[in-house]
Amino acid sequence: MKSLFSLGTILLFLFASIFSFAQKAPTPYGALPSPRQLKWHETEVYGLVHFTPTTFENKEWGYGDANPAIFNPKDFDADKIVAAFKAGGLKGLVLVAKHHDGFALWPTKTTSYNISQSPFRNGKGDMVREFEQACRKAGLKFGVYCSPWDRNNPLYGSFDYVKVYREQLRELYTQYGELFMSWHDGANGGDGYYGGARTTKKIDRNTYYAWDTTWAITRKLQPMANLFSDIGWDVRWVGNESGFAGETSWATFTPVPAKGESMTFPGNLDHTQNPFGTRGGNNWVPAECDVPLRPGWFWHPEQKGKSKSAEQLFTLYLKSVGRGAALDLGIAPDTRGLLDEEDVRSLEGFGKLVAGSFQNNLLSTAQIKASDTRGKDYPLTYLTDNNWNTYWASKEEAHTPFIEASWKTAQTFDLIRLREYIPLGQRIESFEVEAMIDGSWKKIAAATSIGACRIIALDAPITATGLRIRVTASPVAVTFSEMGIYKKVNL
Ligand code: FUL
Ligand code: CA
Repeated sequence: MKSLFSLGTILLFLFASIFSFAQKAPTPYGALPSPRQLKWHETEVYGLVHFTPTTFENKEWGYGDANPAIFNPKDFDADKIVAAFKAGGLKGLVLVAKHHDGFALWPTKTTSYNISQSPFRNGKGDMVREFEQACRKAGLKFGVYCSPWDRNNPLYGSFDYVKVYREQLRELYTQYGELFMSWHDGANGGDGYYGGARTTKKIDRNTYYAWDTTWAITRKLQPMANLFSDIGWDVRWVGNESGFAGETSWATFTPVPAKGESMTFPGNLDHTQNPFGTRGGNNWVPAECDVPLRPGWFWHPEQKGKSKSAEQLFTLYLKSVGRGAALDLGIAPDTRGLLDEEDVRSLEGFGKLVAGSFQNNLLSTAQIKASDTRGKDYPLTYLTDNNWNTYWASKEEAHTPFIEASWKTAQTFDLIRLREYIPLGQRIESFEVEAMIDGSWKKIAAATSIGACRIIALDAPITATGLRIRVTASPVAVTFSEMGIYKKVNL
């Protein structure tokens, strides 16, 4: 009997499989995000809480000599603070567990200058725990900021202090569950109380903290914690404290040493590239835009009425999250241990603006077509399924494809949001947006980097029967995990 699997049948079968089986996924391009960074990208907006004896001294930088007795927030309620975060749409909270003044908000074994010396909860309190628990209950991620500079500790400047600092991190990393961030600021003003010495201590920022050894502890004990610092690592400082990234902001980054320095890590860096990142950079290190809601990072009575409005926050959102970065809002409790009412109002309004504006994706009622769909495993329906893990991709040779939406009746919109499928890298170099207005295509916007998110905010709403996103440059085939067209709401 003739074999069922003759050479001819096998060849036929092979051909058939090539054409009917799954299209191969695009090859990853350039530096790629780690699983912990992918989770961080989903967070988008979170808050940074400053609350220590420095609040009660009405200062921005405590000298390290405040009497712990002044730390007595009688109405402190972590649940209420976290509820305001939630209303603002913030998805995480980073608590300054120790600021430059050296006062630890948890009963640490590493220094007596901690919350147990204060009247808070009769010396039995643990504010890190209270914030952490409130976050877990409300479904927010939790992270910590433990200042390396410590103006209270007499050991500061010696290697013994570095050991203390590492031990503080170890306590924070092992007692409060999974952390999404470990935030490390770069400040060192020199002078401080230092156990009564009241002197100036200079350290060599390149070598003193031995960050590679210190951050190995983070990796071991909190593998999902994103390391933030001015020199980057998982997340880079955006280079300003005003809350916005460069109009072009690549998630990839190659640090540049400061003038006269040779090292990029650890090292003194030239921060001028931080807002923009580096196209084709060596590492995936997206930007975080940190900015206080009020003028200061700490609460000050004289700053009443200076809280950023919901609309101002929305503008910052467009210039941070809308440029592939994150927005980290400084939120500071007052001496009662609660948020100022105007802060609560701003956050609530901001939450409504973001949730309301991005609620109704006009693409979901559009007819959508594309110039170069890769195959049936990368369908256009993946653009609007609200799932970052599914994506549309272009054919291998198509580096400048377009996607076109059309509606039977004209639609009015002013926001366009695009997301690349970043597990395969930041691929697109530039794109244009065209709209069908009064029967002809008109170019309405052009931009560069996309990455995890790019929001184009038009100066004024337009009314159109079609919209086209045209990639104008990419070295490789492109991907989009989500696409949306919206109309901003007003409060
Ligand atoms: C800076 C600090 O010096 C400020 O006090 C504040 O904590 C800010 C978020 O980081 O480096
Ligand atoms: Ca999707």
